[in-house]
Amino acid sequence: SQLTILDSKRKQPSDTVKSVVDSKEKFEEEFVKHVETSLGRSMYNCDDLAAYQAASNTIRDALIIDWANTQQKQTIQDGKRVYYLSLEFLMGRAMDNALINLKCENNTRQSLNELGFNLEDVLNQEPDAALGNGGLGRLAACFVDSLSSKNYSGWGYGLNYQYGIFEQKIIDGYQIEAPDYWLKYSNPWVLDRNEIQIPVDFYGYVYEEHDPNTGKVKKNWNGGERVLAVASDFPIPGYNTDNTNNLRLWNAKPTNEFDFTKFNAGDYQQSVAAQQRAESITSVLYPNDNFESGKELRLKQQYFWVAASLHDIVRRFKKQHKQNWKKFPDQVAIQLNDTHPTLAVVELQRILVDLEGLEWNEAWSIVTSVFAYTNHTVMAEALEKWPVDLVGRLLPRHLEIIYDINFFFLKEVERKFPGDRDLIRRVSIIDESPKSVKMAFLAIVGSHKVNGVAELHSELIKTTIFKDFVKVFGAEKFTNVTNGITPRRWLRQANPKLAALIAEKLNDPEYDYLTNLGKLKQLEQFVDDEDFLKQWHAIKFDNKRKLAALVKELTDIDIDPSVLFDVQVKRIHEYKRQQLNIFAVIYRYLHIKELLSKGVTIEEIKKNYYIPKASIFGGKAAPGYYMAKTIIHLINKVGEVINADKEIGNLLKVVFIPDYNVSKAEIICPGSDLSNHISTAGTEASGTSNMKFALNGGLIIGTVDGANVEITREIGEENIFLFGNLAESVEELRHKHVFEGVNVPETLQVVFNAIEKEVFGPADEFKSLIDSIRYHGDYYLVTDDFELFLDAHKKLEKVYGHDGGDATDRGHLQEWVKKSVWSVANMGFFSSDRCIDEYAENIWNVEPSNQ
Ligand code: Z2T
Repeated sequence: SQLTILDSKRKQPSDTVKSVVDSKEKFEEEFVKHVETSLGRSMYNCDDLAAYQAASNTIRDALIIDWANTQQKQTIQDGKRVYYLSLEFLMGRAMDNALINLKCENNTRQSLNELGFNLEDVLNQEPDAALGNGGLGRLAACFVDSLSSKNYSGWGYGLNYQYGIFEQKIIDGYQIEAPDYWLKYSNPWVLDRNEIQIPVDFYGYVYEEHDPNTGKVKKNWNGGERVLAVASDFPIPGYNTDNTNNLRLWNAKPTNEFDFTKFNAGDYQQSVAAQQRAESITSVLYPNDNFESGKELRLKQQYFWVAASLHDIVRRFKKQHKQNWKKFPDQVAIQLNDTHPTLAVVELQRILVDLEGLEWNEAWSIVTSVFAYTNHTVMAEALEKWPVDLVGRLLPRHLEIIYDINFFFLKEVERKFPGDRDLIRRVSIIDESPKSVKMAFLAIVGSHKVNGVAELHSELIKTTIFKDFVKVFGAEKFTNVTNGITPRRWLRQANPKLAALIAEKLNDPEYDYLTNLGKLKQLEQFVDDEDFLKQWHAIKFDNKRKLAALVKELTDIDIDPSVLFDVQVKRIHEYKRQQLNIFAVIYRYLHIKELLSKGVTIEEIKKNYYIPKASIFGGKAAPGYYMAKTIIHLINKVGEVINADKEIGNLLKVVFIPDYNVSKAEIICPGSDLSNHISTAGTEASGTSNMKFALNGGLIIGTVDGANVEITREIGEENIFLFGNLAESVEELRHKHVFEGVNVPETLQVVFNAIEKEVFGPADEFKSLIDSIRYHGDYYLVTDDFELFLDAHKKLEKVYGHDGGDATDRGHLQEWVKKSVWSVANMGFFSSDRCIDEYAENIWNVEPSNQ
């Protein structure tokens, strides 16, 4: 067959390079070669950074062989491919992950040792690939890992930002943003494909042309500005398989086409400068999570990426199937990660109608069978709405097509619901004032399936923001795929000792459970095994020590690993309610001080009131989000006061870890006892860090929101600390706040008083936080949930134990540790492998390729 011919032709080089993962000798040979040639250095002058570069080049070579073989196989098999379009891929570090997925960590560790290096130090040289904001971007990264690991033929398409999410510095308690120029040492994990260049046009005008053959009028678009999309390919290795998919990230580059009029007018410098500006399209990731700022450059990024990706997909299809467009939906499934890539719907319709000459209806039925759309939020400020003027100027032909799509869609609605003018107004893709394109509506109309990311969220979108579309299209178009996380990174990589203990207990020396996470269930048989619980706890304690060391390194604050580590790390947002958490910390502090002033001893407080704990926060605020930045400031100022209070000692510490990112999350998640997922009910679509913490044996304090609901169902409600008002009450409570006033409970009033008495510095600084509750309707229901939150803490502290004894002895932690084991045993459902299987079966209609 074609395959064997290809195989025999290329056996030699591939075997040699791939063997670096199996043979230490070969690895060392390649490593030295890279130091001396790729890096132009000598082994005598090779520091950890150079070692990282040489090691990653060595491993990258091996990956590329797998990757090339995979692409060849997939091309020959010619099955349906999945394309995951995401404006964000929050990948984190690649090297450790590659070692794990290729199963060559031990060899590499030993080789590096023999060469005089320590693997951990070398791994720590790698900058995070932080091409995302938070959950949405990290989800995309977990999905490409699962696509490869489960042997799907699935590519990611995104942008190769020169600057990832900013680096957060904390100065005087304030967030300061510094640029993240992550490519300063070049990126060994991408293959720059300078030969793959796709022209992308903007602006210009539409003109009509008479086709003499058909006698019809044809629309054409003449772009006014052209940039090139050049590909950088990230090989994505699967776990325990050779299947290595591609993540293709586009770079914007100038074309060589010069404006000769300017050139002749002596405007050479200006002309070059204008060309250079092309690169700004992919220079920076917009740093907003759950918020759309509506900037022109952002829309340019979206079209640039969508146009390049679609031309690439269409070119690949035509190479195999010419213009047999009927086959297109059998070969291609495109998933829209939120509405950011929605212009792809319009672009494909334009390609099919304007460039390929298909009839509108035929083209539209192809388009809608190819696309599916994932919604990630119900929050109004995050839903994209592009001004019609802007779209028309930047993409004149696309705006016409959007109007046509809307026209045909509304006609269909009118046919189904004659005379329902209000329905037609409500579902129109075009909003009348201000005139704008509602991207979520366009995505729904252009897709065959729409999904939410957790059960509660998927139900909510059907009854709120997309209610009318359920009426129009029927409920079957709307479905749920609960989010998941990859256990390779979030268990095996982040928590190697726990992963090893699990492998031992499951009698699974090859760690096959990492691609079959339901096997964790078998851990249940050990919940009464004393030795096992001891081991389990010792590992958690060790991870807490590592986290304490990280905290010390970054903040110089000492936290005692034997106290309860109470963690909230995620983007800072009012709806995620870090303010609720810090207010409760303040309350605790004030109460402890009051008790001390009344002569109650520290020992008595530990026994009867509060166990020792460290409250650990982390997360970035969008640079323009004043309230979020104020919350960060408050946390830091509260920390300064409490941590310096000699009377309090280790009874309470407050830490803000600067620059929370994926690689820090890999240390933080395994080191937490308790993590906070306390969003106002109905606002957090899913959450995925809840899964990361629970999979690492941490317990959760949370609201009945997002995936917390399903986590509770899986692990049992006795193993999670739920509190707070339910989503169904939120609307009524908000209404009450506005019309009957906000009732600040006494406990919270005490906190506000202290802030206003300037216990934590100038009160002005925090005024907005208090005002939003007192005077602006307490939209996020802090007052309604505050005391319920305090109660939940009382309950969980009882379980953690009040004796304040040495936590290295897990005797008093018996109950807690059992809950931890019980949780992990039941987290199998939250593997991103399960998500990908669900998408494959229910949305994409694809099967894994046989390896
Ligand atoms: C984001 O991270 C999320 C939703 C967004 O809506 C945008 C961004 Cl950048 C437009 C998050 C959700 O807030 C979170 O609940 C969810 O788990 C995550 O996406 C992945 O679905």
